[in-house]
Amino acid sequence: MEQKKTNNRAVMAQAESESAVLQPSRRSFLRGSAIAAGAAATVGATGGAALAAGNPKHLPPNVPPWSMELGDSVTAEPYGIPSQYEKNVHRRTVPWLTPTGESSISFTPIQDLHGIITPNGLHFERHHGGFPHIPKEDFRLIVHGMLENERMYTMQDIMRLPQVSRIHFVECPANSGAEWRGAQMDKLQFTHGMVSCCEWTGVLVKTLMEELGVKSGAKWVLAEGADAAGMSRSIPIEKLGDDCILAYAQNGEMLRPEQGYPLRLIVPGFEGNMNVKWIRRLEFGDQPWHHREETSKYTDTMEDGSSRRFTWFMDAKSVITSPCPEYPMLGKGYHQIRGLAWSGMGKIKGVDISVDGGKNWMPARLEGQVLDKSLTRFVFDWEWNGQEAMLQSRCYDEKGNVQPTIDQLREVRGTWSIYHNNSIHTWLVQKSGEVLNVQVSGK
Ligand SMILES: Nc1nc2c(c(=O)[nH]1)N[C@H]1C(S)=C(S)[C@@H](COP(=O)(O)O)O[C@H]1N2
Ligand SMILES: [Mo]
Repeated sequence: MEQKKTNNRAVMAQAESESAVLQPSRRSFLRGSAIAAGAAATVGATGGAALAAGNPKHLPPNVPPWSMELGDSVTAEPYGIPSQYEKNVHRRTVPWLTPTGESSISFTPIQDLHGIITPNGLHFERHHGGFPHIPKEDFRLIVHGMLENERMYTMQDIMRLPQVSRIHFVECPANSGAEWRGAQMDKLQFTHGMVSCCEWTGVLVKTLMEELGVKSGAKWVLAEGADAAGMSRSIPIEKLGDDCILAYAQNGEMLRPEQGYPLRLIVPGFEGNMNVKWIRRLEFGDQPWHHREETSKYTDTMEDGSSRRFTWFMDAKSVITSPCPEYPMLGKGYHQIRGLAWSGMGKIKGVDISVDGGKNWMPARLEGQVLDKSLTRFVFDWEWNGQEAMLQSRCYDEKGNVQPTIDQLREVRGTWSIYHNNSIHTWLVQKSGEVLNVQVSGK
């Protein structure tokens, strides 16, 4: 077995940043690492020694000022914001992914999150043509094609219909895409930050289908966005009529503009790209449309040059979120290993942990709610002996899908892929406690 760390960074740019330069220059790479290093310094200052030391004036037996003075009345902000001491918890972009200066991908700081819900201001973003600001009253959804009745809906029409709320993850298939050919990203936020999980509220598409009557022979539905990209995908009708949601709310409030306000499609467990934001049209037909996002993009080139197409399901995947490069080990002794697991095929059934790079495995415990096509939290009690360790998590779902090693994945899919990398991830814990992104490969 050999640890690999390469610096071949071209892959994900090709996949997710169509408008951008495909081969990042040496310079933009350096700029990227400088920014990443800056972020690490901030994390260290608030998360490590400085935090334990505190301000002597504020510590017992002294009485800190906040115990002696009347505090603020209600918050000055009518819409509350996080503590000023948590400013470091925010989405980040990778400059070399979109070197034009206009970022089109921002990553969720999953290293800073707890439980399974992604707060609305931290949901990752992916925009193919920027994001529009659409007044609710000017919004229309057209539903047409192979239906008994065609109809144009206002937001009021949509919100009058029976409501459902479901917790589901959304993951861009390019998440971890840069890791296909070797360990490349130096932070958890960038190796796995294109997945988020919210409670989505809206109306099941099934409800509209029942209202309008689907003609026999209809097999596919085109979902199209109202953004400048007019992003569109063909979706099999069985999936759309099953658990897909036209969602107007996330985590209890109306969608954020960057998440598709006022209405988006949620296609539970299917690749992020199909969760069309700012949705303006659903067309029912008898065959797929073969649009750009399902031909030239969101397909995987196999070793023999052929294309794997309509790769909808997000496979069983997991990652350790503590420790991680952003939050290194604080010394020998007890450490609770924590992480997230998810599968687009159902519920997570279990997660195993290895501390020796995949030689031995021990079961982790699932903590909190275990839901269908949702992020699931796992924990594992660990006594660290202060020696080098290689931490891995491997999940399996209720349908029997097991997260593969990167070697197993490459064996089936070759090395040209960018999308759908659900391989087991490795963190190398050094004696210093520092955590590095490495790849364990027998090849
Ligand atoms: N209309 C429209 N829908 C879209 C996109 C887009 O650019 N336009 N991006 C897609 C992609 S590639 C992904 S991964 C998800 C990301 O959703 P998020 O930005 O809410 O995280 O939205 C999808 N839906
Ligand atoms: Mo995406």
